[in-house]
Amino acid sequence: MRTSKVLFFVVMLVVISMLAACAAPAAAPTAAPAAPAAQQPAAPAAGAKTAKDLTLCFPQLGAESDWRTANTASMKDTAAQLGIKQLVFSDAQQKQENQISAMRACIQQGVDVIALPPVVETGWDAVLTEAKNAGIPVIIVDRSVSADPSLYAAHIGSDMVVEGQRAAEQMNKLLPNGGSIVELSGTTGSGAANGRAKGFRDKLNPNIKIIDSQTGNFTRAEGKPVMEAFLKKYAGQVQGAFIHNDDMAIGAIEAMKAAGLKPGDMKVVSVDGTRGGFQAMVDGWIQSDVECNPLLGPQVMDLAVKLMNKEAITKEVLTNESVFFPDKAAELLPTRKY
Ligand code: GYE
Repeated sequence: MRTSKVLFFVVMLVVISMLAACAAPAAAPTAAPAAPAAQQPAAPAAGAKTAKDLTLCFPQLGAESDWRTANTASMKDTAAQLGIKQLVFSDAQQKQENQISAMRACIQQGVDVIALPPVVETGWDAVLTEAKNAGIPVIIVDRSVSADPSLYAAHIGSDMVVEGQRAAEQMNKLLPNGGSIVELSGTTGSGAANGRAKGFRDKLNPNIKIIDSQTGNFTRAEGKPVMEAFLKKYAGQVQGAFIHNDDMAIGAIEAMKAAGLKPGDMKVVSVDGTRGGFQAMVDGWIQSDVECNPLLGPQVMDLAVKLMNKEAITKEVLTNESVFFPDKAAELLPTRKY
């Protein structure tokens, strides 16, 4: 009797476990369809808007440099290639008030998205709030703003602090025994000038002293007199210059030539990597050029379309950049796009 009872339980156990095993695969098909569905590419939902529906406002900050010219061209070319509905372009001539009134006109017009390259970092809260209240997302392009990130949708551009750090690392190598240097800074109060100045000071060796710093407003025209004044004031005392962009460097080089300096007498580290900067490296005047990429059109428009469709986006998109040197300058010059 006992043996048969034990046998009965064993048989029951086997039957139960077999039933459970049969049930398991039965459950699988119900779960299965979920997997392929989750892997589907994020195809635009039916009725989603495309670039052809986009009216994009771009209150460009000015035309102060070759970088800026390339940035404007990238936005206009991308808009044309994608066939966007309208690019509302304006040139603020480096004046914040002009950018703000251009933005207000765009809000009034009811554009889909605003892409703002802010000339300076502060003073944007009011107009960003107006755009937000009107339901118009703002992409901050290129330079940064100090406004609360809740007031804008995203930022696409370079890490200016990293650029300054890269410049300092090069200056440290160029002046291994230390020395006195000058700084030609970009537009006062701009995210580009603030970030580059900060990053440079973060990494500069303590035996290198910045004996003077003046703005040249990112232009050739203003870079030249600033260097002229430095050369007069500190004749024979300056071993290097950190110059915040290639246009000011090109202006400064004219002043250096006029003062009788030879290429390399003053070690120059510049920023941007424009064709003009590359030519100055070929000619021996610039020892190192930190890259800053202006070709932001495709990324900005891609993001603008996503914002129009209320898709999830990345808030901070940083540009991938490096440093250029004279040894490869001649070879790379013909390949440069700006
Ligand atoms: O380096 C300079 C331009 O904001 C990154 O502005 C930009 C800077 C660039 O005028 O050439």
